[in-house]
Amino acid sequence: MADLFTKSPPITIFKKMVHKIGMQKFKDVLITGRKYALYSFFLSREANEEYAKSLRVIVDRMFKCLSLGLGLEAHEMMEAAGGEDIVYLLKINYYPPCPRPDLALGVVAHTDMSCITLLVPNEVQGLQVFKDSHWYDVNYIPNALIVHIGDQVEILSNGKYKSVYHRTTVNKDKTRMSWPVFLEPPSEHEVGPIPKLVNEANQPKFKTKKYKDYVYCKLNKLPQ
Ligand SMILES: O=C(O)CCC(=O)C(=O)O
Repeated sequence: MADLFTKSPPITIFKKMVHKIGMQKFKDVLITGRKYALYSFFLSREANEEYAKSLRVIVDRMFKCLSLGLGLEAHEMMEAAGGEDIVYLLKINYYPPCPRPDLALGVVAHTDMSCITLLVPNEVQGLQVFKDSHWYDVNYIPNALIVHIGDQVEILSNGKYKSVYHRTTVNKDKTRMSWPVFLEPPSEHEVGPIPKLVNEANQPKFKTKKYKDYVYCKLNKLPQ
């Protein structure tokens, strides 16, 4: 299973894209001081499409693994998440140096609303995940993708897979950047526990609802 992910070259392609476009151009268009939510309109359509094409190979394999891990047919998890209509949403995070990193966070603790998130960071440490009452640093590994399980996979699996609670810290001297791609169901698509995973002994732990309604409740801190 391990070599499943090593043959695809999305990071190489992404680095080439950044090289081609130029790091300075990234910096010029980024709003210095904003730490959250800058979408990638300034990447060329061509580069975006090339990156998405490479990611798609990994995404297909990931969904297959997640399906098989639950005893489902290989195609079932992806189909339940929206199939070919799954949305690839690229966001760019820019965390400038912060004089008091002890008093600030880059991104507050949260789980992603997506099904899966595939993230490429630069080499500056910052991402942390919460497990067993502790925050753990996610070490930077060159050419590795970071994969988050998001809320929708937790729902589809009826809680068998847990969405990862994470946050980012900031650095006193260095700028950190990250490029997450959120894989989301189409907004009108209904997401709930996959029926095969639910029975008398395993009652549904989540409501079935349109993804857009899930997002509305989460963003407005309403009960789901
Ligand atoms: O910058 C990171 O490593 C994580 C960013 C993140 O959690 C987010 O954009 O939702």
